[in-house]
Amino acid sequence: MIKKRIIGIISVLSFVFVLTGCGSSESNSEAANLGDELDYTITGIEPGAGAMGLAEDTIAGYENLNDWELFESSTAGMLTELGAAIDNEEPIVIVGWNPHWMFASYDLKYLEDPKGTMGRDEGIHTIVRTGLEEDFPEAYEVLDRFNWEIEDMEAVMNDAQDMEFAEAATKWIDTNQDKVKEWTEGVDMVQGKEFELVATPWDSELASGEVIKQVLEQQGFEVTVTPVDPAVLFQSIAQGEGDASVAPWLPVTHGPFFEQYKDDIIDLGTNLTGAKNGIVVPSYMDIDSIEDLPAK
Ligand code: PBE
Repeated sequence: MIKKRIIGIISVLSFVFVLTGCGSSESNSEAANLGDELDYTITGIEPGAGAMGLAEDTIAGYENLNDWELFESSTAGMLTELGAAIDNEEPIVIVGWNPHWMFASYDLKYLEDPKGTMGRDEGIHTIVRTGLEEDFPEAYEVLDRFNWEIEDMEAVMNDAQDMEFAEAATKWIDTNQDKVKEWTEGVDMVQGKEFELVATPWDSELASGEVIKQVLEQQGFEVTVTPVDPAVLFQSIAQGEGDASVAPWLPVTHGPFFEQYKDDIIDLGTNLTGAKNGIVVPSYMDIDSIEDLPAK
């Protein structure tokens, strides 16, 4: 009887051991599976994006990611991959940011970034070429006053999903005359002076670029807005080819370009606060931190 009980206890114990053993090897293999499913790859965007530099710093800065790859693509390509993964409830790790409609369209989360390699809260700045204040004081004044909220930018970006950015910007300007007045009240009109705005090719900056273009046009300027890579943007303002930009993300995202050209650029400060970059995953993924991504 006693013998039987001891054997019983032993078999219960060994059953428990088998279970726990199973448990841990299962979570190891789950992690390996997740890594395999992700191909140990972060799905990135345009190689010239500031956020891609931060993603490279992240791969280098987190030991678990040292053997991971950063896939260079385009924002449209990344969004296609994201949509496809979500349709199939598959895991995916992307370079993401706010403001962008991806967070409104999909249930996503930023992975915690204890090392801060993806930056923290970013400001979007207005920069101008040296000499602009003397040459175009009216434009300088409007640009110096220009500032708006994330919600404003998002309104233009959302409308631009169904119409041209120009039309979305006109709509925003028409419905936000109070804000536009704050930027333009008392500023002298000009006639036909040509003005070169430089932007970047992302929706957020196509939105702000088009709004400020139309506001300056209302003041009498003839404005062109040219979207380029961040590196080219800073270079063109520093060399005086472009007059101004409302597109730079600082201090981190475009920090290296700013550092390179800061002596030849005038920074008029933030026109929007609360922008952010990060490593982003669908909310159904069972991880919370960059440190939870499995090492290869
Ligand atoms: N972004 C959006 C850009 C700036 C705006 C975060 C993708 C970048 O340079 O990374």
